[in-house]
Order: sequence, then C-alpha cells, then structure tokens
Amino acid sequence: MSDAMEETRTATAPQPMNYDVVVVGGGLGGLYALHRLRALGLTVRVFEAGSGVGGTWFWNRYPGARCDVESMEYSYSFSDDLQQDWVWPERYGTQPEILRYINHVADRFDLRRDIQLNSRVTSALFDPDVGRWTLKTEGGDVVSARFCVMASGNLSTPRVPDFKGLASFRGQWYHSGLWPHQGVDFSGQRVAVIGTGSSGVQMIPLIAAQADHLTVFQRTANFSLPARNGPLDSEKERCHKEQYPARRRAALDTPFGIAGHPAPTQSALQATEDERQRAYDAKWAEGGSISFLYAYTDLLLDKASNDTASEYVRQKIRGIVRSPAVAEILAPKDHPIGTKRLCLDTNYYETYNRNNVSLVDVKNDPIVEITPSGLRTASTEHGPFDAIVFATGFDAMTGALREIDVRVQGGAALADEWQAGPRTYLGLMVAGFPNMFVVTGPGSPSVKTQMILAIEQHTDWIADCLAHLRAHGFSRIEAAAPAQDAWVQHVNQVADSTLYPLANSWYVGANIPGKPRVFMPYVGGFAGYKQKCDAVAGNGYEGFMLTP
Ligand code: N01
Repeated sequence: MSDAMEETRTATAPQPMNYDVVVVGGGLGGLYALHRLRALGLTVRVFEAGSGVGGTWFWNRYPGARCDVESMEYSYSFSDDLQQDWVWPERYGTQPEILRYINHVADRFDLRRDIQLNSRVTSALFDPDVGRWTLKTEGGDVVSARFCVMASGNLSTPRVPDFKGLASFRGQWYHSGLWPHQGVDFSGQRVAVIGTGSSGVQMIPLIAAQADHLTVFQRTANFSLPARNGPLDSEKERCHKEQYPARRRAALDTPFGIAGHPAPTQSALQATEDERQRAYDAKWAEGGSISFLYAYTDLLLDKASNDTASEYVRQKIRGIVRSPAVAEILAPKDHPIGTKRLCLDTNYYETYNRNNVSLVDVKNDPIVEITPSGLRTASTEHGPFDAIVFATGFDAMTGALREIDVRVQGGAALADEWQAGPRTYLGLMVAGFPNMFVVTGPGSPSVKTQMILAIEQHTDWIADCLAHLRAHGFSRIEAAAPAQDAWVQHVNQVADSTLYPLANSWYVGANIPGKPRVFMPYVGGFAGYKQKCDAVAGNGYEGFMLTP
C-alpha cells in the first residue's frame, strides 16, 4: 500500500469520492469496522441501506424481538468504559434496547459523520490495473476505495416465500425482518403467522395476547427452551462488570464465544437416566440454549446422546401443551436438538393452550396459495385473516453478498462463483477477489457464536492485516485458491463430523428452494478458529498472496 493513502473528501473532491476503505453495512459489524479502521488513520466510508444504523436490530422490530444471548455478553468488548457504563435492564436485551445501545455507540465514538444512510450498495467492481474497488449505490453514488469490507450481515436478506396469490390478499402482510417502524396493532384482528423459527417463536405469544385469533402455520416443529428472562440482578451485574475484561478474554477460549458455562466433562451416555434427568432439569430451570447444549460433551456429535436431550424437551412440550394432538405436532421429531438454531422463548408452548390460538401443520399439507381473504393449503381453505405475518426467515449467510454485483473487471460475479455454495478462506476473503474482506463470512464461526465477539475478532484481524500491508509496502492481498480449497474442505469435514448436517436448516440453505446444500458456518469452535486466524497472520499471512 502506498504511504499516500487517499485523502478524504474535501470541498473540491473529484467524483468518484476516494477512500482507503469502503464498508458495506452499518450494523454492529460496519460500525466497529469504521471505528477500528479510522483509528489506523484510514479514510473510511460506510454505506447503509437503512435509514438508521443497527442492521438486524434496525429491521427486526416484530413484537417480542430480543436477543437470545445474554445482554452482558451480547455487547461490544472493545471499550471498557462503554461496557462499564451501559446498563442492560434485562437478562436478554430487547430489540429497542439493543438499537438504543447501537445508536449510543454511533454517537459516543462519533461514527455518524462517516456513515451514509439510505444507500444500498448495488455493485462493487475491482479494477486490477489500478487496484481499486468502485462501488455504486441504488441512489447513484459512486465511490472508489482500495479496500472493501463487506459487513452486510448473515441474516439481512428477508425472504417471503414465492406463494402464488400474495398480491391478491386484501389484508395487510408483514415480514419479521421488515417490520413497520410505527409498529402493528393486531387488536381485534384474525392473524396468520407462517413460520416457527426464532422470530415466530418470539412473536407468537405476543400476537396471541393481542389478536382476536391467531393461526400458526408450522412446517417444521422447532425445539425451544425457556429463556427465563427477567430484570438483570444488580449484584450479578456488578460482579460481571468487575470481571468484564477477564470474562471477555475467557469467552475467546470457548467454542461458542460465550463465557461462564463450565465445559462439560462426560457424554450423555455415561450418565444414568436419573443423572441426565437432573442435569436437564437444572438446565431447563436455568434457561438459555448454550447452557443446555453444554450439558454433555457430545450432544451435537452423537445421535444417541442427542436423543436423550431431544426426548427430554419433547416430554416437556407434552407436559405443557394440554391438547395431546397439538403437543405431538409441536414436538420436533425430524432433527436432533440444536442442529437447527435452538429457539429461546417466553411462554411459547403455553400459548397453544389459549382458546384463540390454532396450529396448522403444513408439513404434509403445504401452503399452495394466498387467497384474497386468507390462504389455502393442499387440502383446506384457511381464513379469513386480516393480517398475515411471514416469519419465514432469510437467505442466510450469502444472500446479502449475492444481491450485490461483486466482480473483478473481466471476471465472473461472486454470485456465479458461489453457484455451488460459498467458498472462502477463513470466511474472511474469497480467492479471486483481492482487497475484499468479509466480516463473519461463510466458513467462519459467525452465527454459531456470540456474533459481536465474532465481529470484533474478524474486524481486529482485518485492521491488523491492513496495518501489516501498509507497514510492509503491500498494496494488495488475496486469498490463494489452494488455501481456500483446503479451508472449505476442512469446514465441510468438521460439519460432517457433527450432527448438524442432519437437519434441514438455514445453515445448509435448506429454507431457500434451489439453494445448494452446503454447510455454511464453521462449527469447529471459536477458540480453535481464532488460533488458526492468529497463526495465519503470525506466519506472514499464510495462504494469502501479498503484492507490492
Ligand atoms: O427464520 P428461520 P427466523 N412454508 O429460517 C418456515 C436469528 N434470530 O427469522 O423450518 C411454510 O429460523 C420455516 O420452516 P422450515 C436466529 O439465528 C435470532 O425465525 O424451513 N413455512 C421456519 O419455521 C434464527 O435462526 C433471534 O421447515 C415456511 C420459519 O419459516 C435466524 O435469525 C430472533 C416456508 C423460518 O425460520 C432466523 O430466524 C430471531 C414455507 N414456504 C431470529 N418457508 C434471537 O433471538 C419458511 N418457512 C437473537
């Protein structure tokens, strides 16, 4: 990289505007990237599609939206002052609270002046002759940068299934990830919710409490555990804050990037039935998914072990839901617990005991069309409904990147390169796409960890890498194809050694018709992954090609 990194905008700046780095996305990843890279003296511009910062937490405003990782963990660690000052009122942060926090971060670290809102990036083109990326936005902005950081999110491309007849629906329809900012009042309405993933499970109890009648359309029964949310105990908070730096360091040495859960020491099959019952009872009472999956060493590795935990939760469902027929529909039987994203809820299964809630199993009787007044499954007309809520998820992990026309001049688009599934080196870079970094990309632990920790780890790595390039006079970095091939193979091997591939989950793209079935996140554990990234950097960016 030349010493003379481009100067930022001046009154007479030429078009396109030139930066050292353009960051795509103003969520938790983009904000930290801006903060971290600006501190290196680089000129940075962030483009964000929304009218505010916050990414996921800006868009997902559905009733009951909250984080399923505890708030004391799910927050930035880069500033001790910030983590000491911020007070989380509840064990799990609500969407409004987390969005308030993100806005506070944007103000506190003076980030807004380098963020352009309402600006969806549509293309990114690398010119190998001049070694620069040119990005264009929907609104016609054109910017040029030596480096491009894609912080466009893993769950940021909402997906409404391609149902026939949606345009004919006379009521209102909503998607969990595109929720109206003014909120929705379902009072007195007949509402349909399609989808029972984390979003559906969180919103269903609240919509049921407000609506006249709620009909839930479930394709796959999902395991959900009680969150046991509540006000954050002030003594607990004080202790946590006292040990914050140590706890953050400890989190780096865990598989999920979350501290405070002692590592299990034995297989579920080594315990007696009584011991297992007591262990699962304790986890159920404690609330939280990491703690439950951490009851034994092999719940995500051994089907027989997993069966003990899966059956425990099925029995809980049967104990909570009064109608045996409804309980059986709700009790998941087609995948091991934890292999689809485990949900956390407050009164989810209890909601099916309400008189104003019905459950429709659309596994064997799929939705075939939306009608003007409701919807039709293969066998039955359902409705009338005043509103339909799609809690149908996202084109996960690759959707946002594939929507941007990313390419090197004269070369194939990233979307085409990934036709058969995403390929990255460490989830950080893609061979053939120089100077483009991905924050928590496919092939990294990302969604299988505490996301903010994963974001910080990736961004720190990228920042250190840029500093290294500058210090050593390199202007270009690119993942080498053999290193990428080996990493992709490793990611697959690790996934195949677990139970994860047994589920039709968004981790394998199963929720998107036609999406190649490839296990996208790295499930070898955060700690080992970070060591690998550090070792790669320590060995002069092994597996990357650096050119002056
Ligand atoms: O989406 P999902 P989500 N007909 O894909 C169903 C994070 N998150 O928005 O399982 C009928 O999990 C689909 O059925 P199936 C978290 O990582 C976190 O709920 O594909 N049904 C499924 O039931 C989460 O995992 C929080 O068979 C259809 C549902 O819609 C991720 O975001 C809160 C259908 C989609 O579930 C995504 O969660 C919310 C069709 N044609 C989200 N198509 C926290 O707590 C899809 N479905 C932090």
